[in-house]
Amino acid sequence: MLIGLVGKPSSGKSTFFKAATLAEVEIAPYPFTTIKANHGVGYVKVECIEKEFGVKCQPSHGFCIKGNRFVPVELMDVAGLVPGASEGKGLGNQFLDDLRQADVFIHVLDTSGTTDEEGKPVESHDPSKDILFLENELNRWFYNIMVKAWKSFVRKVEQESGNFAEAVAKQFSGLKVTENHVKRVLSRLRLPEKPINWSDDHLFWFASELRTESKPTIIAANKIDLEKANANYQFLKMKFPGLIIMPCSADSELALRAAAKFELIDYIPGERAFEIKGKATEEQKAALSKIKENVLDKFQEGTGVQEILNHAVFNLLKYIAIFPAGANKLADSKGRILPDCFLLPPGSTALDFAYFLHTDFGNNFVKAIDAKTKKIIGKNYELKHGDALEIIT
Ligand SMILES: Nc1nc2c(ncn2[C@@H]2O[C@H](COP(=O)(O)OP(=O)(O)OP(=O)(O)O)[C@@H](O)[C@H]2O)c(=O)[nH]1
Ligand SMILES: [Mg+2]
Repeated sequence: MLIGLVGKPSSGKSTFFKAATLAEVEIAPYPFTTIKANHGVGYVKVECIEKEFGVKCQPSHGFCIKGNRFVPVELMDVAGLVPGASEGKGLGNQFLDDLRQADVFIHVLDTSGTTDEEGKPVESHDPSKDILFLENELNRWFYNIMVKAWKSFVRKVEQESGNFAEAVAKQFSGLKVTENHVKRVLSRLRLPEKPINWSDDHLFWFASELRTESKPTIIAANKIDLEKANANYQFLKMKFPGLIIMPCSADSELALRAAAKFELIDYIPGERAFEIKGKATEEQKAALSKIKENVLDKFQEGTGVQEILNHAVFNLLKYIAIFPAGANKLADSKGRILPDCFLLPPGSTALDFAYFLHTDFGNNFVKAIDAKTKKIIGKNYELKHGDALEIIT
């Protein structure tokens, strides 16, 4: 699963990326600081099942703080998008191609209104314009890719009288479009029955909806710590009731995670409180209490970074977290307790999980055992978030 960070220049994409991954990336108050895409590992927060078993887990990937398991997810931070990007403006559209393999987008928006559409500093800018132009550029990017192959593609489908949804998913698999995405879009839109009869407008409509469907988006209303940001955020929620918009201060999250790394504070990402330790200087303490006052005390989402990552994975993509666990033994061959937690797509079955672990487990699947209840589970059992399973081959 890949989460793509998108947005105009200087909106705070790299700051969000750095806060989530603590990778060393460039951050600066001028447009196009990022040119080449940054790849890194962030984490979603899951309630660890260690409590249910009365043990302390030892994650081999990610980490666990006080029963909060942080499970790795892949993140990508790309160059800023400006109006006209899909036609080659700004850094052009080639970097858009980095985003083809994303499953979900986080649109990092500068809610403070202190940068214009190209990311240059200004007194006052309406962030709702950025939502509109970004959606439009992303839709145009999809359309441009699809239109190139469209005529010959629909002719071929017509001749072979094949399954249209399946054919679209195959033809545009590079965009991570699935048959289900296509089916859902077709049932929503009233398009002429035969794709060969679609007009250019029909195709644009279809491409746009397919983009929305295959790359669902959450808007991170970033820089919420700045003066006009909260008023703008409230306005955006009213103006776009159908969009998911969450307040965010990537800069505050970065400061908190960095402070935690240097042991100045105890902080669990996503929480609204932290504890200052002895080491922090007076200056550091003042900066930290400003974050508490301006952000944590004001918004129930905390700095928003963790909430937004979790929302993208568990609410938009509806993924579930599954723990491999022996029915009688929670440790792996190296003695590590509950070392793994994996994220699986919705609707995954016990057999899917077996294949996910190893092809041999899938091929030789006999049964699974629920490590919590010790009950036997068949291959078609649909997994639930937080399940702990042993696969018997
Ligand atoms: N006050 C405040 N400033 C922020 C926040 N997030 C980012 N910034 C600042 O915004 C500026 C741009 O941040 P970047 O993370 O480099 O922005 P970007 O979107 O990656 O920009 P490009 O790579 O140029 O597209 C920097 O000066 C950051 O410190 C935030 O939450 N609050
Ligand atoms: Mg950047």
